[in-house]
Amino acid sequence: MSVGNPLNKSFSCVILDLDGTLLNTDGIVSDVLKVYLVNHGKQWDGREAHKLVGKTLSEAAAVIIDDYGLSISADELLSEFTPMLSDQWCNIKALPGASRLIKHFRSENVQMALASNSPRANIEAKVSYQPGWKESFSVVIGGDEVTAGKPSPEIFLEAAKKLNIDPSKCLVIEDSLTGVMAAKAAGMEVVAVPSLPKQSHLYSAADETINSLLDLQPEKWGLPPFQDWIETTLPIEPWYIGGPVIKGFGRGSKVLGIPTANISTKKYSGVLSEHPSGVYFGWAKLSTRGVYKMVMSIGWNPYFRNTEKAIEPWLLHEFDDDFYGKELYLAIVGYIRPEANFPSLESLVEKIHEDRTVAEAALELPFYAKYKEDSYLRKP
Ligand code: ADP
Ligand code: RBF
Ligand code: MG
Repeated sequence: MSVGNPLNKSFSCVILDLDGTLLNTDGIVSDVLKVYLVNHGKQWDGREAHKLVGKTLSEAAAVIIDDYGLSISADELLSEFTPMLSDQWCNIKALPGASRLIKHFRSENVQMALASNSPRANIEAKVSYQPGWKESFSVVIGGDEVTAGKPSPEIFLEAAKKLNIDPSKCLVIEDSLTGVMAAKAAGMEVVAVPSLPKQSHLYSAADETINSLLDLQPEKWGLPPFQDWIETTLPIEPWYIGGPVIKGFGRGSKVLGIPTANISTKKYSGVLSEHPSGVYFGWAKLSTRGVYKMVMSIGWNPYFRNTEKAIEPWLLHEFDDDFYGKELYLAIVGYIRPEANFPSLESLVEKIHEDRTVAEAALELPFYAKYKEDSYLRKP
């Protein structure tokens, strides 16, 4: 995955935002909000989720009161809601690639700071549930330790000062637009990892926008590269999905010449939201027929602008007939790349064939081959 460092950048530290960048805090916020609204005789419809990202708690409270016509003040809402939320901090999950990134920079002695709009005590509480995180940050700055939070640059400037590193040498990683603005105003470079899908076009102020932390290439910034890529594949903690093969968009074979055995996303909305969209590979077991190599995309197929996240596995085997309705079990063991858009159908097809070659070769390596015997694929 090495792209080198064409612009000869030499960053010496990384400043990270916490909520939405390293932690999936939004998941907990919506779970708690659902309960809170039911207690107040309302029903959460999830449509507000995007309005809350990057807001302070009191700004978010104002949005909720307005949207649901609650007859209470923002302070009242917060005094009930905040304790419900802090009870759930132990259940916040690290975002994909967050622990890997922290472990990597720590072992390479790259200094890291946490810079968040949340009060410092809350940051420390949330971080305490993530093994190995606390001791990895040399500096932590909370919203209550500066006069103005993001989008003001103050939090980032304070972090740089405490790290004793010039702001121009600090690389920021942020999910929110507010945070990107703050980092730019601090004179820093910033990699955006938008926490909402299909929002990357809004992030033009960022120096780079990536789909998930799995796609960060530290060497572009003169920082030590990740060592865990195996050629152009990234091993992941295997995950498993399965179900009957359903009708897809009717274009795999017809338009692309690449059949994809779609399975229903209904049972898997949780699993799917936990994993970044992108191109993955692994092993596929098809009812009584056997276990086959498989390469798949998960996501919105930017070229076709799908509105729903789809699971599209291409079994790397020639079948004489189709197998709609048959049970398909997938063990997903490696990651190749984020989904992309393409200038033409031919270039999309060419890229998918390249993915196929990558997956076929990788699955021969003992490291990935061993999962062919996975107990999940022994189902009848
Ligand atoms: P749809 O849009 O309904 O998913 P596709 O054109 O993508 O249709 O074709 C997928 C179907 O083709 C699968 O559901 C399966 O029944 C059949 N099929 C045949 N060979 C393969 C293969 N190698 N990989 C995936 N599906 C295949
Ligand atoms: N669609 C995209 O729009 N962008 C992609 O980067 C992309 N990558 C894919 C990679 C693989 C291995 C496969 C099997 C499909 C990919 N597709 C991608 C999805 C393709 O658009 C989809 O299978 C067809 O639209 C059929 O519904
Ligand atoms: Mg299909």
